[in-house]
Amino acid sequence: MADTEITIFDKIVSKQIPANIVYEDDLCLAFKDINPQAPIHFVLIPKNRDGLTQLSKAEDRHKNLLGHLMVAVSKIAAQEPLLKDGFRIVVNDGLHGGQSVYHIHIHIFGGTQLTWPPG
Ligand code: DGP
Repeated sequence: MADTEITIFDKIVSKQIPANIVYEDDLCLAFKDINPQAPIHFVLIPKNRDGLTQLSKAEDRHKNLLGHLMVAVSKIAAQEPLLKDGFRIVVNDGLHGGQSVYHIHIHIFGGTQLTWPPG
């Protein structure tokens, strides 16, 4: 897809589509996944993906944004009691990664003992 195409996540950022938001700052937003795969399943997105439809498009200029997202994961985990014993993050990339929304995002799973390896 074109990296400027409006995604469902852009519509969540612009509040055209409602979402159960659990964290927000100037650069990113996290909300409950519509189809949760664990007791806690959040999706963390940059508000402006800056061409980052998927992780494999990352360039040097994205380092600050990607670092910001990782620190946001830590803040989100700290505010959610069900994540106190740990959690998992997943970034699906492309067809084989099972990516369905081409607006980079980090899945945050927890609230139960997760198994390994994932499918
Ligand atoms: P992925 O397969 O990695 O591209 O994950 C996209 C996730 O986004 C998927 O787990 C379902 C979630 N999702 C898609 N559309 C919506 C929506 O409109 N609202 C919410 N809350 N989640 C959505």
